[in-house]
Amino acid sequence: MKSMSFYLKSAFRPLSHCREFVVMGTIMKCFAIIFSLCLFQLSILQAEDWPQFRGMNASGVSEATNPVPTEFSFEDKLLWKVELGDGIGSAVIASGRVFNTAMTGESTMGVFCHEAKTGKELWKTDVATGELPRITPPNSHASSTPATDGERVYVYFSTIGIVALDAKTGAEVWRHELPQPAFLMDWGAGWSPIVHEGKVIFAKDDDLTSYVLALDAKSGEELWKTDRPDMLAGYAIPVICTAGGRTDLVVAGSGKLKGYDPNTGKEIWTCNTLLRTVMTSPVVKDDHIYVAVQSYGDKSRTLKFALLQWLDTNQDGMLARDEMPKEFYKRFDASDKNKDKLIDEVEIETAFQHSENMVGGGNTIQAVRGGGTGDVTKTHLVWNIDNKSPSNLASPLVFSDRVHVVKSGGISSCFDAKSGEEVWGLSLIHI
Ligand SMILES: [Ca+2]
Ligand SMILES: [Ca+2]
Repeated sequence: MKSMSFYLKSAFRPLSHCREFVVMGTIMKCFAIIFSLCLFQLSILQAEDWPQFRGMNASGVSEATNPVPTEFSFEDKLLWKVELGDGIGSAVIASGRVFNTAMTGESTMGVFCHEAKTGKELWKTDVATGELPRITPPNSHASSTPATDGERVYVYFSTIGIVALDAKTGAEVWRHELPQPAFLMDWGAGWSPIVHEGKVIFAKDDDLTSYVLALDAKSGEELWKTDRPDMLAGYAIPVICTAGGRTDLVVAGSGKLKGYDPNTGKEIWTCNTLLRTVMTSPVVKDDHIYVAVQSYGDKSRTLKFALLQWLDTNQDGMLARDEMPKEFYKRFDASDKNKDKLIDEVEIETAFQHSENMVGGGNTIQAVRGGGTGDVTKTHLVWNIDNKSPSNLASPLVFSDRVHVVKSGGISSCFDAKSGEEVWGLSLIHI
């Protein structure tokens, strides 16, 4: 289980699972402060790079061929440690250099480069963030994991957009400004860019203006941008899937797993089998895409109560227009079906959703075959497991034809990747 440490560190899911997130966040902040390589033996430092969130193609699996550690200890396995600051992004590695982000001041994000072997700081660049938006603890403003192609390091920050730094010097090469995200419940940003064939690709689903875009990695110039108007806030990282001789960019979001042409941004297919709020990332193995999601909107975790808890200032059980952030007035009006200037307990069940993408919550673990065209819901869903999975799922791990899922606290399940059959049910990982 060589990749499990990455898997656990990368299981970032903001807010709705506060208690679990505190546990995971504690682990991750610990790793952000005491940098993550500290637990690894020297052998991994010569292995393949770890260039983005959850490593190569967000798989959570190391491609290292050298032996990697299977025992972890802060007492006798610690190689080096450095203090960074508040942050929950993961480290990335390229050419023996380790890149991290952390808040280094009230309105300053630091991007760090350390030598992987020694922990020596090679450079540190502070980026001014300006005034910061409200976010829900324990999310951090430094929530994004950088991506790198070895030449540059690409970092997203919610008040700026995407900034590219020279990997050798830390000098800013370009920045591509983006509007700040909007959230109904102040969840805060948690998206990370990827690099694919000379493009920096970034998917951002918030509650107002969701999109996926591609920038030229050298110049920061926008190559394409595709709106995702039927999405609500979600945190999946884009993944690449090659199937049937075609390579697609796959993005998970509200109710839908979608495939795009990575060269043009054109939507190629949609599989309408997901849930309302997607906080995890898909994983690709061969030509299959695996997704594990738990979402608000089921019977025990209705969105109604979450919205009311967050927004119903006068506690009358309904949402009034002036209880909304202003940017949501238009969505509010669309949700107020009887035009009485209130969203009542019936209207709230579907409030703020896109009229053509009303989708509920629950639990699902599923496999979707890539390579399709158009609506593949009935043709490419290979297997789908409802309501049998551990709650508060992290992103899955697919290894040796098995799909592993885990929730914080170490409750794990394992399924056969081809059939979806359970290999083992809810079990506690002893770590
Ligand atoms: Ca109210
Ligand atoms: Ca109404």
